[in-house]
Amino acid sequence: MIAKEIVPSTFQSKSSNTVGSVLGWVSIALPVAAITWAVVDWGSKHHTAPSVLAGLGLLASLCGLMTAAVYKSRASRSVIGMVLSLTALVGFGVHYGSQPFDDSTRSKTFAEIRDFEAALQAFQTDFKVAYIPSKIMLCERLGDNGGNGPLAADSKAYLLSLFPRIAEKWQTEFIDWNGDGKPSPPVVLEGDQCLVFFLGGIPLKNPPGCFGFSGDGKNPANLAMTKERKGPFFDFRSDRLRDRSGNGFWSYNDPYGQNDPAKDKPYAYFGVHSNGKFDAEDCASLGAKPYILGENLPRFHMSRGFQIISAGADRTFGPGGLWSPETASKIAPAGADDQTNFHNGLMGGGK
Ligand SMILES: [Ca+2]
Ligand SMILES: [Ca+2]
Repeated sequence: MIAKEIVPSTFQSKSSNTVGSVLGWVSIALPVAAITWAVVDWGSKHHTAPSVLAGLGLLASLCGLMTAAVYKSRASRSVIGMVLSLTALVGFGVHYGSQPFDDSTRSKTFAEIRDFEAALQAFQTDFKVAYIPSKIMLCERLGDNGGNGPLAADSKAYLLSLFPRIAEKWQTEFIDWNGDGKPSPPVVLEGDQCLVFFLGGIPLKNPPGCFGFSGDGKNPANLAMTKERKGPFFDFRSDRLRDRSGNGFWSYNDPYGQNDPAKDKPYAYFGVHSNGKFDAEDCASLGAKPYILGENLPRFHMSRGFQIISAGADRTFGPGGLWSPETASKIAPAGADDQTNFHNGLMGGGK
């Protein structure tokens, strides 16, 4: 820095020195105020007002430096102010970048969960069924079903309750549940896939989409007959449909996805089975579990007979199990930002 002592007195001016000094102090005070403000209000994502303050601090430091250069006066305060302002702005930027989701994403997720609730209700009304299961075996040829075990039997009975007229074609030909135009091996859909299959209908590829179920009562997978289709009951966005297990059926990523198949999570869905009970393993390969009210009383949190769970901004599902609004703050960290259809805030107690 230019020491005051070595500057010829002819270049000195009292007023310019005062201006430079004031600018120097202002350039320090503004970023200090900005950082203090941001620390007090650290939960805020944007730090808009503190960023403006720090920006003004940067401006003041630049003016201070120019004043010092022109009048060959001291610039040390302006330099300190510049360093502080830049540090504050970089800090705010990093904080902003580390929290890519804001309240609007959270609100959007809650809104979608409510839309799912309405869609599930509309499906039940339209098909005159009392529940939508979260695990189903889809056999394109009825002979593949075998009828062995409760899942095979329940799946056959449920599909026939939706489509009572398919039996003949199902038996003699095939019902193209996955929409690929040819008979395919049986698949078992988990909860997240059931949610999209029942509400979306036959999956479409290129681009990803959902056809609904055909108006052809004998063949709900008849893509050529588009009249009197049932569904889709939910407006699935193509860019969030994902075939996570490679079986040709979609899951639906929540709005927190960042186009990263390894980390993005679809909505988990738990619905009752024919016995009126949940199965905690219905989203096993997704890593999601439903929530229950009591250990000895294995009652699940019920809202119209199903649970929809978003893994939240961290894209990791909470542990499921015992939960109540009173114990929300004790949930494992992964579950704190999860969103569900049976609690109006985050599962960790936040809004
Ligand atoms: Ca097929
Ligand atoms: Ca989470």
